[in-house]
Amino acid sequence: MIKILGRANSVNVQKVMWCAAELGVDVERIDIGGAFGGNDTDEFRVMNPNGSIPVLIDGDFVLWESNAIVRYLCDHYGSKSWKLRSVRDVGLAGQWMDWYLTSMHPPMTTLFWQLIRTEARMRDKEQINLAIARSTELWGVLDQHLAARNFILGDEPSMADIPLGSSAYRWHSMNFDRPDLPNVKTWWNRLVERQAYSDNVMIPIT
Ligand SMILES: N[C@@H](CCC(=O)N[C@@H](CS)C(=O)NCC(=O)O)C(=O)O
Repeated sequence: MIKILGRANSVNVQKVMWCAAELGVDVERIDIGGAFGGNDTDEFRVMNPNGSIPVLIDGDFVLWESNAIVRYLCDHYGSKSWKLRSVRDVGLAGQWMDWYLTSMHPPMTTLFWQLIRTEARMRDKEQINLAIARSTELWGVLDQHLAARNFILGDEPSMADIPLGSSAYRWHSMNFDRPDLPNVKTWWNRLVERQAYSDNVMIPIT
């Protein structure tokens, strides 16, 4: 059985677990990282020299980087819209997945650390406001894209929805004044209805 090393409250682990659940792939998740530790041992660093989670173990194959793991799972185990068949869809999925990592993840990480991991009296309002402004701009780009689509690549969910969809739970659940982005909200509500999403992503943000 495939093993995923990583604690359940990591957004990067959630991507992978949500993806595996959508594909119907049986996964054993092992609590590693954060308070559980275990990601700074020699044994772990042989698998991932970065000491970060998630790590996938599929037989004798080891893979780190959550987006790479999502792609591997979909390519290897996916069917229907989860397995991309057109070169253009592969390109577009890569575009949105990379955009999430390089553009959206940084301000969303600032919001998470400031609003969830930092005591109220220690929070940096300027950092928070800058992160809200930047992520609003980016979610706005996705909002326009979703005006004409149910999911990021079209009518059906795909790997392209996984990174942004995982982050969308935090965007809609953390405590701050959110702008109204109706298409992002409608898309997110479609994700919320999916058992695989609610089981693996919609857990307390800690
Ligand atoms: N780009 C990497 C980032 C991995 C990463 O930074 N993971 C965090 C958790 S979200 C981590 O390992 N933190 C240390 C820990 O949990 O102990 C990925 O997407 O997999």
